[in-house]
Amino acid sequence: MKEKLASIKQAALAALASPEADVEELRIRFLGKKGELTAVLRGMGALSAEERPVIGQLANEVRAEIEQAISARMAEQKAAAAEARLKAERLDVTMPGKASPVGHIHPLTRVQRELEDIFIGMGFRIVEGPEVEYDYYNFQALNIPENHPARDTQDTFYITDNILLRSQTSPVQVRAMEKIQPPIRIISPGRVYRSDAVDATHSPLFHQLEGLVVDKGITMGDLKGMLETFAKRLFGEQTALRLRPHHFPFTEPSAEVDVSCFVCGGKGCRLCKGEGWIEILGAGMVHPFVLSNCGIDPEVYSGFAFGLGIERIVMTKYGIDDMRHLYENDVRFLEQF
Ligand code: 2U9
Repeated sequence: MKEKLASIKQAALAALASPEADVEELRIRFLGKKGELTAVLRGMGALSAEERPVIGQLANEVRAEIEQAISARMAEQKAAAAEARLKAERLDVTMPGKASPVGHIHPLTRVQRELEDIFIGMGFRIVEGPEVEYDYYNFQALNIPENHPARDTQDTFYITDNILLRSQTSPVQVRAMEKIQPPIRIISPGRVYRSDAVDATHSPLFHQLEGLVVDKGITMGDLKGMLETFAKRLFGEQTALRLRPHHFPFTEPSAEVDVSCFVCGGKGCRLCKGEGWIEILGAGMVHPFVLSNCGIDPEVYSGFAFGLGIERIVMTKYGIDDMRHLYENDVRFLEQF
């Protein structure tokens, strides 16, 4: 029996020393109820009265030694597992962080703000108004009565017979003139609507910025001088201005306004389609009917007004050939600005 105990001890210690030792399995195998050591103890009944205490003591010593080896091995394995986990979870706080993508201002908003800054620098104030308007403010007050042909080119979306989505930001200025007496120096940027099919240069929703100056003695010369300053600030000092006669119902006289091409300087290139000039806005002297419709005496006061499409400015400035890019929100396009 002594030999049996010695061999159990040796086998247990050897098995526990193995790097892959499954400690719990070995505990059951050697010390469990059906284990090898228990089997030996069960056989002690057959021993003589002298042998029994000797073997008993030896068996206890073997059990104690195996138990100690088991707890030592368990502690070792626990420490190794903790070490491995620490290694796997180690954080290098000096590593550069993961950058979150940050958006930026849409090119339409950026240009609108740039335009606003230029006009604020020239003493204009920004005014805003409703996008849902009365027919009166959008058309009639602006010298566009029912059945006027301008109702076709500015066809819009009707909510009722006399309530519509504004087709221009001019109603904002009509409302301003009703409220305040001259001197008036305002711009009105914002969304406008037209019943147009979508293509490379049309959209049922686009953005305008209009301006209005009313005071005593305002002339076409003031308009041209102000627009020249504006064009130079937007496109550069070398920019020249050209006014071509035109017709708008709300201004008289009226003009379409071109700037010299900022790419070729006027020689003719792809951007200006060989013209040397690029049309950027319309303008004119406020029609006397419009002034009196708004409660301002045209015998005392005169004024000029202008209007531009913000999309057109963005497209010209950045060489964009299709307006739809501005609305589709494809980040591959938007990231370029
Ligand atoms: C009032 C009186 C007159 C605003 C004006 C234009 C000329 C013009 C177009 C530019 C491109 C519209 O977006 S567009 O298609 N606008 O050419 N707008 S004068 O005249 C006004 C405004 C308000 C009370």
